[in-house]
Amino acid sequence: MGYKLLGANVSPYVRKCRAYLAEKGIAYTYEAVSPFSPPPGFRDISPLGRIPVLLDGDRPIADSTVICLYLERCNPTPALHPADPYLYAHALWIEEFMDGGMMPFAGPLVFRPLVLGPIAMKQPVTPTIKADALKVVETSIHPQWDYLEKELADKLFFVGDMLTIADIAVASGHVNLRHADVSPDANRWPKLAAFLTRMYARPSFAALLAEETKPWDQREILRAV
Ligand SMILES: N[C@@H](CCC(=O)N[C@@H](CS)C(=O)NCC(=O)O)C(=O)O
Repeated sequence: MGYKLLGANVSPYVRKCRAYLAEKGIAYTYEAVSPFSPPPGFRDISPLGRIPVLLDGDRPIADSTVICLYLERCNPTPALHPADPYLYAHALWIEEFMDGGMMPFAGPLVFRPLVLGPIAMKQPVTPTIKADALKVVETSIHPQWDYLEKELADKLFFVGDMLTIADIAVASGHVNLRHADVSPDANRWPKLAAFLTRMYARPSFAALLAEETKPWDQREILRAV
């Protein structure tokens, strides 16, 4: 029966799973599901009402972190979780830093008012809304970029010398910020900026970005506010 992923492109957690599937070379079908107007019975497979959900045949798995760990266990090569126990834990930590640390600011306080609001909720971006969102970027996300810059140091990848879930999670979360015209300045965070450029150029992310360019990419509109 194969894998089916349920979710919406706008979600960093769905994007993380799709990039993970692509990097593993795993075939899957994708079904658009909004958590705000879910199909009947959605809570039976996603008890918290959230996306993504992976169906392995008729067996549901909720939560992007759990989904990626499940995929890793079922499809061990190419490995996207390190074998070394400490590096494994560190990769999961970087993933959590993004999902539980940056996204609670980047999602509801930046992406939602600057991108989701005007496109999906008929809430235009005013100068005040934009200034409030940029304040969140400065006070909450800039220190997180400092941390990521230091963590990356002179490496190509966040953990060890291979692509891992850590890199996928960092890139996936930043796509939402990028849609809102928010990206780390290469003068201040050169390593992180170069890392994101490399990640977005990988076929996994390039394909997702191409799918998302419209309607989620608001950069031109935002520059005019
Ligand atoms: N920890 C979850 C978070 C998933 C999540 O919060 N998804 C959002 C969309 S980006 C959602 O479904 N929100 C609807 C809700 O919480 O009611 C994961 O990693 O999958």
